[in-house]
Amino acid sequence: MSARTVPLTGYEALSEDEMAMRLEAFRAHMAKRRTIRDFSDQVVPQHLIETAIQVAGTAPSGANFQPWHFVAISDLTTKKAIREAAEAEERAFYAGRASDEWLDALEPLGTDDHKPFLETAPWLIAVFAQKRGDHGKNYYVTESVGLATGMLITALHSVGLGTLTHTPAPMTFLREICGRPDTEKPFVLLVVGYPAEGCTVPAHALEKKSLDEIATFKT
Ligand code: IYR
Repeated sequence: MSARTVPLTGYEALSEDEMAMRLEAFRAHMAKRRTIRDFSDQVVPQHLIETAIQVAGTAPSGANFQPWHFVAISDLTTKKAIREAAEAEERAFYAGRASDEWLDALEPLGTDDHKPFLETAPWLIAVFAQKRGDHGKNYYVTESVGLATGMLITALHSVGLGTLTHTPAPMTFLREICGRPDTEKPFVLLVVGYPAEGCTVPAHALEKKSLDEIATFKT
């Protein structure tokens, strides 16, 4: 296929003041995002999840092959099956599969092998990474799916929905429960919903590295 281009449309130039104002507002909004583990069972309408997934689908990807698939689950029977399988893996993880160093790192989070939120939260979104597509091999799959997932989390946060990026390891059971082909690898299980009344978050989650710590400017 030879290169085929069309004019860039929809580009909106802003003044520097407007850019600074919007970025600061966006920064302040994003700084309020917390990973939560106490979910309310309050229903979230499907159309909101659909639009958020469409946002994720706008992410950049290797050769624009869009190597992702999202399985959105609200059905209680499927959520129960996922909880059961995830908790079985987590029991093995916390009872010895994880190194002491890893368990020490998790200590401040207070996590354990109980995952009631997998049943309580109104939506689970299983994100799958497609190693191959109809055209053959996909490129930069992990990077692409990571970008799409970040945008999904951002979209959900933008409307006040809480998320937990849950990664029971191994996650192969998800492929089976979700009926996905073996060319796909479970990437993350995103738990989505409203925070429960009295929801708490780990205190250290409030500490984000400063700009100096995360960036270097060579000017
Ligand atoms: N998957 C386990 C353990 C876990 C690992 C990391 I790294 C975390 O940031 C949080 C949890 C669990 O979900 O409990």
